[in-house]
Amino acid sequence: MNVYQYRARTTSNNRNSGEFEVSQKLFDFASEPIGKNGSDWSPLSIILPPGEKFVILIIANISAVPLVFDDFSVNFCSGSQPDPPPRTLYTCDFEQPCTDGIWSLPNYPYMWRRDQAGVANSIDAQAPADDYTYDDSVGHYFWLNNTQILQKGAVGYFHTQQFTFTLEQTFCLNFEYFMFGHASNNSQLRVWAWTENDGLVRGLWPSNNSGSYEYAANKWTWATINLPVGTYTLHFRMESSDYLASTFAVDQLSIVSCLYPATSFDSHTSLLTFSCSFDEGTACGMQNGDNDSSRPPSNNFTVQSPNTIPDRDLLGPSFDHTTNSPNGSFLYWATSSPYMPSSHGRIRTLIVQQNTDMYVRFAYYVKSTAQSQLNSTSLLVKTGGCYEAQLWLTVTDDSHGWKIVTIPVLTFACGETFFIDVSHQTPTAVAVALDDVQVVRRPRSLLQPMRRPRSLLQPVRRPRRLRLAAVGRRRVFRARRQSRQQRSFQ
Ligand SMILES: [Ca+2]
Ligand SMILES: [Ca+2]
Repeated sequence: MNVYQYRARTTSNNRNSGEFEVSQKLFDFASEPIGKNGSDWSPLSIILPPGEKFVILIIANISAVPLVFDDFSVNFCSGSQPDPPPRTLYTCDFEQPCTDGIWSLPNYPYMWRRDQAGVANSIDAQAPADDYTYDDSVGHYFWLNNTQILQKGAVGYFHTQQFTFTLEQTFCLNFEYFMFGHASNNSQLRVWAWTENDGLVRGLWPSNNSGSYEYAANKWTWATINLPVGTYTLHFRMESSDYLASTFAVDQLSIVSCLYPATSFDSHTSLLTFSCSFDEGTACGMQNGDNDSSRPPSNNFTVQSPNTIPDRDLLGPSFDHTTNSPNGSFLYWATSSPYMPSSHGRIRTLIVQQNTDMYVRFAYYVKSTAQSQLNSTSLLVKTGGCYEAQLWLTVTDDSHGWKIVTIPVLTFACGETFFIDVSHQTPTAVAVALDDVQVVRRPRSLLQPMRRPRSLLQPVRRPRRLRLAAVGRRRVFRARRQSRQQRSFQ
């Protein structure tokens, strides 16, 4: 017989392969035999690890003799006290607005909202009828209502205030979540850490290594995250991967000290949006080529200003796009003598957590000594990461000054790298400049909400049996609450 401690769900799983991650074996019958003579009861005490939430799992192998349990209990050990008492850094059960610490990010297609469970359930019949805190319909939770606006690849964020976690004490983020909707696993809930000083986000939950994480559906279940050392805000992001609705409610969020060892972030970083004018003299993290390209660029992009480029009078540009003056910088790519019959370059952004309502926007400038009818210079925008696609292409040898292009991204919510490729196919001089590169959200006024199919718009009325059960439950909770209040006054 073995006894295991199972931690909250942190890996891709299903019931057959283990709903919980094994954290620790607490007792091994083989190494500590008990009651082997089969003639008497053997007391067994196991000291449980403090400070975390877990499931106790007892696995008994089939044996020739019966194994009988009695008097199972979990209690404080004789003479011991919880040590040290957990320190609560932040808590929100959503019974109060928690407006001092939690906000839904504006300008995204989806917005999180705080509602009584009964109210949320009347808006979306599949939303939990009871909150987690009080297990009743008058309790509150935070949920994302996308019943009227459904977009594949759309997202909604809420974020917390900023916290600082040090090596001295480890803290864990605990929260309860409830996934519901017409089709499970068409939406994902993720938790990110966002640091203000560099604008980078880092994934906290589910684990970067878990691949396609499988969420528990249609029930309240919990998540525990060992928070790495650093100063950051917590961003909760709900994303739709299809047109079928499924979404999340969150309740009982807390940041409490825990006994895990201190950890630091891994190297996976990304951005929520990207924007660079190059006027600070840097490329804002944009890099030439690929990470592991077998065909490196023949010429690299560099940050230049009108005053530093070699052929300003012949090719230009003579003005920066951002400032519309000779002061300012942009990305610059050019061929140089001796001219090759074919030249190419590639510049890429950092990974951006794109979603449906975003676009790529930049200013470009092309000027070549090639005959304009040859159309020997092409500019191409493509993506690489969670999906690969060509988003935009233009072919020209003279753009006649700066031009602005705005390109919608495809309908995915995921981390993506954006490449801008240049190719020049004649042995001539050419200058290509890029400025004000952005991967940002579209203004709300340009969003076109997609209405749900008619069949999904019909309000779903709960069966009479469930309505009566809910009424009965409300009466029971009301009676219990009144009883508690009366006792507290005695
Ligand atoms: Ca609650
Ligand atoms: Ca500029």
